[in-house]
Amino acid sequence: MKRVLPNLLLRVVFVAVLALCWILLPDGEVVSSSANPALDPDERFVLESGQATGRLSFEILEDKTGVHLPGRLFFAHKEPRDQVPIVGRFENFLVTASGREVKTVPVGQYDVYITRGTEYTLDHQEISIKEGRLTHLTSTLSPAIDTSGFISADFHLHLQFAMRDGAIVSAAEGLDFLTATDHNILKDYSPYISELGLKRFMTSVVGSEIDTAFGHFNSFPLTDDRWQERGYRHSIRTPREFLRIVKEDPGDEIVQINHPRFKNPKGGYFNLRLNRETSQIEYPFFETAFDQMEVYNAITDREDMEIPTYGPSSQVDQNLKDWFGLLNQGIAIAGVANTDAHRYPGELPGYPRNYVLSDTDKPWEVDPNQVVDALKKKAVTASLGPFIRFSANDGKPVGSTLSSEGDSVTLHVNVQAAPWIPVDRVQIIANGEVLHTFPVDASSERVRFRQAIRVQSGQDTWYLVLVTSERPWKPPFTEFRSLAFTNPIWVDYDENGYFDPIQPGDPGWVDPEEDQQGGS
Ligand SMILES: [Ca+2]
Ligand SMILES: [Ca+2]
Ligand SMILES: [Zn+2]
Ligand SMILES: [Zn+2]
Repeated sequence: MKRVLPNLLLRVVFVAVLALCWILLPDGEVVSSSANPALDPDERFVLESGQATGRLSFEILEDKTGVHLPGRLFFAHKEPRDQVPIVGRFENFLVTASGREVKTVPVGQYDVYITRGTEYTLDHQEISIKEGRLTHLTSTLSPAIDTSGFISADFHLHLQFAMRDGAIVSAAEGLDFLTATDHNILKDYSPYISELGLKRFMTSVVGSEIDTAFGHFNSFPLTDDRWQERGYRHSIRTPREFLRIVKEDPGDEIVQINHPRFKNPKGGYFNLRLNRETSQIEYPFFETAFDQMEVYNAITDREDMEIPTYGPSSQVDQNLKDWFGLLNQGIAIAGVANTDAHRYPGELPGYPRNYVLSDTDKPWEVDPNQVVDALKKKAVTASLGPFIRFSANDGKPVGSTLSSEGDSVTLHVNVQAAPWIPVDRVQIIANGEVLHTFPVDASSERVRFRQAIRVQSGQDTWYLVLVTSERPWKPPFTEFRSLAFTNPIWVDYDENGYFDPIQPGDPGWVDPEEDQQGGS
């Protein structure tokens, strides 16, 4: 014991001196190439390219608090523009958990875009890296929108690379809640979140994407690790049997329909089972007890698979139509938007993300069971860019069912977006039809749209909000268009105590087994 303390002191002093050396080096001062590639996961990729290098010391700070933020730096060459620089293991991206690092970067002139997801401002800086010299970059980001009362979550994340990196990139993109859903396995990111000092920024839950003979389904939280054997999964004959088995897992869990119209019919639950035009159920074993469905999946819902674009598309229109059709039949499945991100930086966690109603805004206090409860209540909105607050009368939140009490109902809609994200249109949907369309003027104000809308109807009606942009986001996000939507608020106008859908669900099919036995 006696020797430990002096040793520890010596180490602390040594590290402190090292740190001081970095701090005291002014801009452009010559530095020795002392970095140890074994310790830096990015440096090997830079050195392998054989280019001359310099050093970059960067910091990302939150403006008001001065806290170092997890974030991402996107590098583009000033010239030639089309040549993608390699600055580390994620090509032209550097990601940081600590918010301050020193990196080896190829010599050159760069545009650097510093971000922390769609809730924060975007910072653009021009830097010059000179051979053997140190360049400093200090970036200040500020929260651009107020999401208090909600936490952000992406409910479809594979992140098929080192789990430590999975935690870093999710934090760098500003997710509060990391939902691990890789194919048929369970991944637990919590040890990495702790080790990286990310607990104040993010919490995580263990889940999985389970592929069956009738589609892909995410579920979380999961503890039963029973899904790896394909033969077992595909021996489950019906969606009902599947739901029963998934729900054997201890506690409550969410079961989500992924990319309901996948290009491969086996991967999409609605393919061959839900009529594209009429939303009629065309499959005798169709099960409606799923909690939520992907109305937008950033990978499968691209207009053009070759040239990735994100946001509104003909596939999203079909998904909205399917979802509205189910809601009109009284099948109340929540709509969500996820990324399905497998690799980085080609696929970005958190673009889109969901906002779940929460008692706490502190990620370390978020209880996955509370997230599950909120999702079961459909108290969730989806966001590729804009953030929508939607409530009725005196603050009934998204997902609520309320009685009109013989009067009109007031819908409160508030749409916010960061300055680099456009909003062009806000629509109110009622029982699947467009009730109001509000064009929104170009602006970089925090609040783009705020209105109290009085509605009334002679029949029970569900309302939701859909927000889009025609205009692309600012560089480097020019392939993005805004897409955000809420879940419904259901209004019981005839005051019989519950919501009556306009097309009460009667799938109208005949059980084939009974039919074979000569049933009428
Ligand atoms: Ca269960
Ligand atoms: Ca009613
Ligand atoms: Zn899938
Ligand atoms: Zn997936």
